[in-house]
Amino acid sequence: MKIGITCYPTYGGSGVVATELGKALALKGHEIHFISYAMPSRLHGFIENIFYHEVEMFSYPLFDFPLYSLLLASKMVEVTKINNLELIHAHYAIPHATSAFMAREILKGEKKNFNNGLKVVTTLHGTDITLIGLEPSFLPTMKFSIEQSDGVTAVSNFLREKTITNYQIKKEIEVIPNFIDINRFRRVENKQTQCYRKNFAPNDEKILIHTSNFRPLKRVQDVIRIFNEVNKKIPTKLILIGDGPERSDCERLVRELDIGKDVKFLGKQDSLVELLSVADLFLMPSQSESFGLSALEAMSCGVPVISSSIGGLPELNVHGETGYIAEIGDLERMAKYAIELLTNEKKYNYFSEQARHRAEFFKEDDIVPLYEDFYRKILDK
Ligand code: GMT
Repeated sequence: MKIGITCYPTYGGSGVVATELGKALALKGHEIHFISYAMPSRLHGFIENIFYHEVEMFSYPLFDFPLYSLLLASKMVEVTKINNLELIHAHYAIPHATSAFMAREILKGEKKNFNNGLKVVTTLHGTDITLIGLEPSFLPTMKFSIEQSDGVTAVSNFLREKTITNYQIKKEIEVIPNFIDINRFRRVENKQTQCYRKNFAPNDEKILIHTSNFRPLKRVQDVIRIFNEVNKKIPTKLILIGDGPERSDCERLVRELDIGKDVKFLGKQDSLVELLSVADLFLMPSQSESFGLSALEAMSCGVPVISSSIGGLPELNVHGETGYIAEIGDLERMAKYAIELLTNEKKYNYFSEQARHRAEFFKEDDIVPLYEDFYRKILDK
């Protein structure tokens, strides 16, 4: 198949899923064209069957605001015509599904009807739906773009239900969960991990870890407060990976609590597997999480997860097996669970094995074919 993929290229779950999907499809012989305003962060170097098309921004004195949606639609039309694309897979409804809809309609008017018409598949990742809570004026456009897509997928049952019930979307939505390359994301022991361990936990302290984009909904300050409680009982260190709007407040909180010597802010990092491999527990106290890809990455490396019970997290993190879940903001309980796991080796080893085992349910080799089947179904319509 010849597929166009549009996603947000920055660090973030939806872009990671889109990029890893494109790479896996390319390996299977499909021709993949990424269309975005920047190279997706996990797409490095030359990969056979993968092409990247940059949407060039255009400024003109009359246009006070960037016209990305229109430029993206035009780029989608151009790439479809030149490469004979059959389908555009838009990750995120706003504005990607809207631009893809526009591209499809523009192409309908062309003399040469491309492959029986370009099809549009939209994957909802959650934050596109959450956005409507923040900015309700997007609602009509979001609803229209989803309903006009030829096929729609959501990354969890929770998100599917929420989309249908909260926004009265009249469209079949298929659930295709996030996935993980379990061969790459596995616990490793090498010079790099030895060096990390020595640096982060010189006295063999336990290591808690959190990775996110530090947006308010990630509640990174809760991560720090949970850590602070655990650290009072057992010697522990906290590694925070990622960057974003809450980082400065988090650094301030660490200073206020006077735990600077035990907390490391590493910013954005590439060697995630090695970092997760030295961790003992992953903390995800989010306020909203449609799936929780970073928790899946940790679990695949055998790291049990303490998370909130929100959104799609209970579909991933099995309470009492792969980790624990608690109400949003119940920091006392989350700290108690962490202490329980870190002080009971037998239990910890069981949870670590179960975390890895659960991650295997979401292995790339099983989930990517679900997308391929979905594309075929849409193309045969
Ligand atoms: O979590 C983020 O802030 C990034 C966000 C995104 O839109 O890129 O991630 C969303 O999509 C991921 C991939 O499907 C999911 O695993 C995340 O749970 C989801 N984030 C939220 O729902 C907050």
